Amino acid sequence: VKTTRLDEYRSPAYRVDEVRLDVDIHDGVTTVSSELVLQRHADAAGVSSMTFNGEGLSLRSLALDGVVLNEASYRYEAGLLTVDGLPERCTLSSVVDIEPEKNTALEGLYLSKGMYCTQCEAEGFRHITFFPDRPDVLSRFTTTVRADRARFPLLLSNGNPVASGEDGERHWVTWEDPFPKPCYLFALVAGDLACLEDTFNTMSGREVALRLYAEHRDLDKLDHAMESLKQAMRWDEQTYGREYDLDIYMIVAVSHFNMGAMENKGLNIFNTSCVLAHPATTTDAGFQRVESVVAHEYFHNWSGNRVTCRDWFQLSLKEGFTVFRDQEFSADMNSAAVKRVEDVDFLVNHQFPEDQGPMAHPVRPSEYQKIDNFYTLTIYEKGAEIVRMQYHLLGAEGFRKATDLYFERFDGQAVTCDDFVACMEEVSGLDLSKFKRWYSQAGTPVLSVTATQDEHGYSLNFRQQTPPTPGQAEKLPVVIPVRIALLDRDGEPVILDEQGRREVVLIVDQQEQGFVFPGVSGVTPSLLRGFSAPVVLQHDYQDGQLEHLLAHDSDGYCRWAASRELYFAALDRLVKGEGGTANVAQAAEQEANQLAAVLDQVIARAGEDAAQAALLLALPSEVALGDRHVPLDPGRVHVAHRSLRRALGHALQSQWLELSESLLATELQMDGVAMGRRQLRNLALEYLAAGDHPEAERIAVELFELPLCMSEELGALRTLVHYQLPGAAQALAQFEKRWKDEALVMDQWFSVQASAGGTDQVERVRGLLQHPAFDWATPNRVRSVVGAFAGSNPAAFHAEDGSGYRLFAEMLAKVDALNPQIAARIANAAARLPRLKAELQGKLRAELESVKKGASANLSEVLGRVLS
Ligand code: DPP
Ligand code: ZN
Repeated sequence: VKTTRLDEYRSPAYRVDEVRLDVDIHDGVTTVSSELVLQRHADAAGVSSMTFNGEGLSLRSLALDGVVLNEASYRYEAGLLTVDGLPERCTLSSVVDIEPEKNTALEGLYLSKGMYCTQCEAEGFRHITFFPDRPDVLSRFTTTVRADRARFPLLLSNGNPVASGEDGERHWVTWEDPFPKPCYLFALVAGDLACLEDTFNTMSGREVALRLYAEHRDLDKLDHAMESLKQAMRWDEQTYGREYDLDIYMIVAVSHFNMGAMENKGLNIFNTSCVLAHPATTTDAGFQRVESVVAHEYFHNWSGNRVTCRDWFQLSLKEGFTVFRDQEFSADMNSAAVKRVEDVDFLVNHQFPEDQGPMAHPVRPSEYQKIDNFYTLTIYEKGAEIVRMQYHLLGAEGFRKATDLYFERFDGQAVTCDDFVACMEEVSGLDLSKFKRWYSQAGTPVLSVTATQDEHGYSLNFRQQTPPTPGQAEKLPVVIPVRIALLDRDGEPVILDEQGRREVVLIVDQQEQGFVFPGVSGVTPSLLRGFSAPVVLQHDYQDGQLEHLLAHDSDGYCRWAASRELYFAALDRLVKGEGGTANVAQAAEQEANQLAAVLDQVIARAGEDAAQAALLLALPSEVALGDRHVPLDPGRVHVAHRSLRRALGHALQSQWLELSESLLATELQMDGVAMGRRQLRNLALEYLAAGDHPEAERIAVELFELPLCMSEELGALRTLVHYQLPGAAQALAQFEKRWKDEALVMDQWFSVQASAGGTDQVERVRGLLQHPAFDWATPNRVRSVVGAFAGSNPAAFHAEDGSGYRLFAEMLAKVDALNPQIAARIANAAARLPRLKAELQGKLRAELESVKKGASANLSEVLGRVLS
């Protein structure tokens, strides 16, 4: 397998100024004719050969400036077409046949439920035709699509339609995209779809047609995406001064899709799960996801499309920045405090473990085998945190000036993360050279803080350390902005400096550093406010300080972090405790009684913000708890987690019952307040069930029978199934009957069962694979079973007898044979291998080694790193 390295970057010898494509779709075989107008780069004088990527193409003919090339003047082998004897400017024409019907990897052109569609990022275009498939080759595309008129009335590509015609039973449409773009942004759709249409008037007064396409039966599920799109367009004008640039903006919903969605120029292609939404079929979390993904892909039109990446090592240039943009958009549309906690929760529970295991890599990696494997939480979420830190270092106004400069200077170009940071430096005068270590160093920095009090005042002393990661043994200190306040006994922030500020940002950029606050005493430190840097913060709080923060801190993140510290302290003691299950139960009761008083206060204030209360009251996940213990004994962690949940359910049972009843809604509302209330109510119901409350089943069944929306229905189902209440089997059967024709809802049905904890669940998951609706070729369905099992069911996955690993390995091999990208993604669940206790490690290792033998390049890279 070939390794690609950042320091081996070379610009291509030829530009491709224009691409004219003709895609002729027939059952079984699609013929792609292409004309590439090539122009030698000024600095490549003397070079006359050029390579083009091409995977699995049946070459029918190749011509240079209209003259058919004989086999002596080109070579096509190992995915590369090399053509010699090229003049400075010329047109290379090719005709190839491809077989989209057989494309189960879902890269390039493929068929999904009777519709032809494409996915070209990162390297899918080479499966369609010969091309220098790299993001620094920007071309103007003209695309003609031909297909049967009755079966494929809709023929779409990027840009604007400029011509169309009929040809017997067939028809064709030609699309022209005036903006030069890399081929990863190419898209094409041929199908029979319903359309929701609207318009948007841009800031300069142009009218843009907005068209959202889905299967006819899903036409009623497009309103929320349309609303979100219009909000996103307005927000980007107001917040970044960015206006949309084509006359049409299209989104097509597709059932078979490897990612969430794709920002192809003017023609986004979306996983149905990220665009369809209806209260009856979509949870509240689903609604929020649609809003953020629609916005994310729209924002890429500037951060990604107009200004793109020089090479794939710079992926975070567009993804980190665009995630930051979509996070801020969602914060503005909803509750900013809640959104921030949700984002941090996701980062620390998913990206931190990635950064602490064998898959750790820098936000700007220096090498890769398969770029598909680098669409990671590190590139996306940590990348967004790095942009966020720059936002805070420059301030809102400075940051806006810097992004204006970035968009203006690099419009139409393919650039690097360094170019982005250079704009930040130029407008602010800051020297960010040391800051840039965030891009090149992998691993999560650990920041330890000690507080001391003496006659000079109150001091905070910091020490930072980034642990070694694969390929990077030694780390340098990074620049860590630590936003702090110091709370007095009433929970009020005290004055910290001569300017009278009560909140300041301390820049920690040395390995050890101290800060003194003269005249301050008797305070509780509120650290890393707003999660001002993506670090693990360690501080030994004194007795009562965490409770004080939880009760009084005005910073939503710090309150939440305090609640995590309290839960983890209790859970850690239970995991480490001696004795059998009975003793754990007893110990858990004591812990719950300790926690009850402070949680009771949170419950009492739940009326202020139900969503925030739900975040504070939810226990950290079993997986997150496991990540704190090496060697990891997942069985022990499972018992500890379950015991505390049960004990809290019991200790606060009257409060949970009261919440379950008082939060009951009588009519459906889809605003943030209503969603927060549903979230808290579902949580209360779970605690009630966890504590074996006799009313839990009745409440869950009632909710399940007459739900106002999918969040209620699924919340009830999850409680019934996960707590094995007597009504569970019947509810599952009923749910299946109700929703058998709604694929996205059935995904939830599968996933609820695949994530139902317990060591006896392996066989049950195996049973799900036999269900007639299970389908190995549909990524969403695979994720709902295999992904949920491996990622959210640690007790079953790590079953002592190794049966979970056996099942996992069988599933991986099956998925890999059809879709290597999805297999590799799911294989990441095995990255905790080095942390496991020895017996389990041996079992998992053996299973993974046997899968690795026949694995695809994608899967092989991941398994290789996990096993190394
Ligand atoms: N479609 C993926 C995203 O938007 C990759 N660009 O993140
Ligand atoms: Zn993106």
